[in-house]
Amino acid sequence: MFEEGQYFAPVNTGADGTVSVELGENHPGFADPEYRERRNAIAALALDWEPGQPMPAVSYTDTEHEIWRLVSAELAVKHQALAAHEYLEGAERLKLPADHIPQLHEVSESLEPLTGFSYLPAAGLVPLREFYGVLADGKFHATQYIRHHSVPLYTPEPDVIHEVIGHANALASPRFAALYRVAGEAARRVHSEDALEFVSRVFWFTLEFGVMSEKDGLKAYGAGILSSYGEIDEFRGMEIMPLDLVTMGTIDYDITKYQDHLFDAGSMERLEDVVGEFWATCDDDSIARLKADTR
Ligand code: TIH
Ligand code: FE2
Repeated sequence: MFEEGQYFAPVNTGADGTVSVELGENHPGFADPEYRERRNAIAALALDWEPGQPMPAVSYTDTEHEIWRLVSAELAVKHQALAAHEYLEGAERLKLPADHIPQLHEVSESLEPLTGFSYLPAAGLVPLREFYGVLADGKFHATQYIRHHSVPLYTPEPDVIHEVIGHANALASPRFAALYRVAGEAARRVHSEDALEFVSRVFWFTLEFGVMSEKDGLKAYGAGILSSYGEIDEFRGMEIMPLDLVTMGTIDYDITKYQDHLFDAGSMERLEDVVGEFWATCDDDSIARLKADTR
């Protein structure tokens, strides 16, 4: 099941080395044993991987490539209308394939010369400190399995479409990449679990689900909105709140549903000034003070 603060579903490794991942009951693949087996086999590649080894490649099936094709085509149209300008610039530089799922090592090879970012394989739950910490080194943990074919417009857990279409296009922008890096530096700088939680929630409401105002309306720059052609149609109708560190850093959210309140950064500049500056300088004390001041 998904618990607050967890980014991925928990992974279990049995005594015999078999991997199983606990899927929530509301995951569209929950009652599909074939899907679960496939997902676990792909997750196992990441579990077996060790730093220094080449990234595991997945032999995707035609059905899996077809899901990528469908989602890519739907998103391409919606991004033109609803994605933030800076994200679109990243996408233009990265040029992801629309007709097949790229391997993570291929995405890394395209990203590295642009902003220095590359991917690490993730089997499932990556502890917060590890997931965020390595962003400081230009590393991004990503799952490689793909969403269930029955609900291509939205999945309640990160999949390869989210990691690559949602995040890599942003990571191809030097301005977004710099924000991801300082988020990682913040995660490494803070000691308490409380402060780390605060940093990760701010990440959630910005780089995962952030929106910003542009001349022609509200645009999404958060990877979680930009990888779901269901949620991208709905975000402008949600409760849109002004960017506020304490509110973002302390409110709860459910990763398995469309986000019902979002924060408008106003502009790229303001996102950098407020959130980038916060991550670049925060520590345990400053976070405790922020929380206390507005109580
Ligand atoms: N809901 C996103 C999608 O459908 O692409 C995936 C997720 C992002 C973050 C949490 S779940
Ligand atoms: Fe994400």
